[in-house]
Amino acid sequence: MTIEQNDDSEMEVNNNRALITGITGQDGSYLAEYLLSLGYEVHGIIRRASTFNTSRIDHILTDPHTPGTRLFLHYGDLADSEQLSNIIYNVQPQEIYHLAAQSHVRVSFDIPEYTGNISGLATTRILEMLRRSSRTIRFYQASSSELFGSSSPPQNEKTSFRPRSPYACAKAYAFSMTVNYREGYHLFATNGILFNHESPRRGEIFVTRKITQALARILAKKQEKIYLGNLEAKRDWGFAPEYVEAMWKILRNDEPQDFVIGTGQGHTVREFLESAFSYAGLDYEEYLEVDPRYFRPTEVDVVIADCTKARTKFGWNPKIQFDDLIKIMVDADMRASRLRPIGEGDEIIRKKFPDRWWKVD
Ligand code: NAP
Ligand code: G4F
Repeated sequence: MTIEQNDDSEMEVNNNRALITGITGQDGSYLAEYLLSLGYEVHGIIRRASTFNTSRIDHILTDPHTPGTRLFLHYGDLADSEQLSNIIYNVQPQEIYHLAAQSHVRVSFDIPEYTGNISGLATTRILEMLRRSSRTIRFYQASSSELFGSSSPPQNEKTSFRPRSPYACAKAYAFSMTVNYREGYHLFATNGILFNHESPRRGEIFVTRKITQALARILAKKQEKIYLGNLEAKRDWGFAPEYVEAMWKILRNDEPQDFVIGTGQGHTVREFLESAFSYAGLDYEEYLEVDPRYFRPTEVDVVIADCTKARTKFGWNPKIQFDDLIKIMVDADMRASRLRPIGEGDEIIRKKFPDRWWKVD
């Protein structure tokens, strides 16, 4: 484990130094790997936990005493302004990717106050530090298609926000504060309004990963049923490694701006379930139980991205669409369940990403 001391004694001047909040999450782990592949020195904020929470980044961690180490971790929590301030002061990054959040929409209905603090107010904590100290740091805020809520698709940068959960309300506040600090204090502060993006590293309680993991466990005879909530909601699902590349590109513009990032295609949860099970030769209806505990008090029925701006400004054109994504995730979850993957997903990765920069599923 590489946990850096909270002093600046070992920091050297480096023009490519980034700080990532949420480095242990799906996106943070891919982004760290991507930035390392570009030659960056990467610093990540990690929470203290009673169990190891670095499984997604273990393969890129090295002992900090090893010459050439470029990945450093720092203990901190988004609720702790003082420590966030220490880390930013000591690391002196050129770029901050603020990805940490209580990111589960259903859970946000159970813990709305906490979600407001961590997924909303924490952005203000960081922006205030930047305003007071270093206005040249480029700042990326992880905004979400959940902001659009009940607004009709397709949604773009001009679509109204109609948030439908405590999570989305917290993210709407964070989005607006980012815009306000950009306009009021001339910070290089940007929002990436990312639509759902998934991968073998996706948290196991998000619906895509819940489905592909359950399918693999059913095939391995470790599970009999899958229990899900609303099957008719439509999402625009893309592949997470491509989305962290977009985060980096958003910070490369001459002027700070906000961008919508997605695939432009929408599919229902039922379609995801059907396609995953049929890839493995199974009929999902034989394994499905609907459990109302997974319904949400208010639901986002349909989000589909209009990415014209990102396509025009920096050539955003994702390689992975719905069917490919499912095969990639099913293959990886079969491997995780010690089954031989069907193989089409692995082949898609080999063909579409011959020089891929991420090294493990
Ligand atoms: P994720 O896998 O849930 O990761 C969340 C990260 O935040 C983890 O590293 C987590 O640490 C950290 N974190 C949570 N609470 C924290 C706290 N109080 N202090 C410090 N760190 C804390 O989320 P993700 O899918 O990578 O998403 C990254 C960001 O993009 C999130 O802000 C999410 O809301 C947003 N977003 C995601 C999507 C998507 O489809 N994935 C789409 C749009 C926007 P632990 O590992 O210790 O839990
Ligand atoms: O996978 P989900 O939990 O993702 P959701 O709510 O769209 O949020 C994710 O994407 C957002 C981007 O727009 C991020 F901002 C956010 O942080 C997160 O990463 O649910 C997708 C859909 C929902 O309509 C939900 O009601 O699947 C439906 N669903 C049906 N059964 C389920 C389940 N969702 C979960 N998590 N678990 C179920 O059993």
